[in-house]
Amino acid sequence: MPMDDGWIDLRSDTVTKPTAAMRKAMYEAEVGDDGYGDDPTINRLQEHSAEILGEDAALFVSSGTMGNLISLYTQTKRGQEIIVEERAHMWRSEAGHLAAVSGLMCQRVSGGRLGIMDPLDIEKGIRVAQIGQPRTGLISVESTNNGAGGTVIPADNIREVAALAAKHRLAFHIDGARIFNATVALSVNPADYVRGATSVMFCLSKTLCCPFGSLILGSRAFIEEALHWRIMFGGTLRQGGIMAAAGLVALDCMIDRLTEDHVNARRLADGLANDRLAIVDLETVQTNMVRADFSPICSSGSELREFLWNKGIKVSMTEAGFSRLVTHYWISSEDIDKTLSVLRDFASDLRH
Ligand code: TLP
Repeated sequence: MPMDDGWIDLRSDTVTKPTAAMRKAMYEAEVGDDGYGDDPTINRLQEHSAEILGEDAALFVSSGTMGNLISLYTQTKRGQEIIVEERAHMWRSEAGHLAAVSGLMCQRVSGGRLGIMDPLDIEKGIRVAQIGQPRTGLISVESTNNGAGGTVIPADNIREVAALAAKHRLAFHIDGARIFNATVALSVNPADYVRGATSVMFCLSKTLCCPFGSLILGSRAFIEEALHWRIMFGGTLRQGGIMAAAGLVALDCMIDRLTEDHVNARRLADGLANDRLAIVDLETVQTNMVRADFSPICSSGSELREFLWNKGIKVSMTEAGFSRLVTHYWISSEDIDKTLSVLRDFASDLRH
């Protein structure tokens, strides 16, 4: 579906605006004071999310960052170390809450080109009993792995990491900002996929098109504790049912269609590679992202970026010509073809 403002916006799936069905549901939402547990729409969203992911309970929070923060704060102690993949969003972005708020250090494990950590490497990194050394408190896996290009962490790998965490009595968090892109790409049941994690976070406000919100999920005891910290972090939602209503529409209507975004990302990646418009590692194009190096057709990333913006195509780009292009509900296959054609024009101007 083309964006209502006419732009082709490939910067992220966070740019997605709510659909007409979401806006209608938001307008009509039944609300109450969530501080008293009285918002029926939030309660329904939490229950339905927990059902889909096979968890005991869920908590609605404002963002992925808040979801990760509360999940980690609830399950770790200050001075502990957590193990993450080397490009983990929590480590690269999120304004350093791991250190600033939870007092955590990160041990980063390479997941290679596809961003999949080998459980043997994780196990080598676990520190529990040596005098004077920090202790590992938690392992986190990000699926899809944003920094690796939206790659999917295989279900077997998740199972192995869960077993490892259980063996060492560690918490196991899944940063599933785009968990449904992973489960749709793998054709697996989301509840089977996350089994063994002690906490899961997923976002409504990215690939699922909602204007707001993420959920954290886990055991009832974990969610009760997380609720306490959500209050402390100023995250009580009051009549947030207006936002939760969009989430319920998303869970019902926006998951299965993610395949379309994956097909569009593949169409874009193949077009870029076949026409030698960019260097793309095609094996990493597994969901709705394409990491493209445009240096073969441009010596200045800002020049190409400006050219695209002037043609109605929003992208982010480094000066060296590197870009992450993200497909989503508001990007059609025609938008992909237009983007490729504009890039071909840019490249042919350059070649003549
Ligand atoms: N990702 C965003 C931001 O970097 C702005 C993006 O455009 O990809 N985990 C993962 C894996 C994420 O990709 C993100 C955001 C978050 C957590 C944080 O979510 P928000 O932005 O809702 O706090």
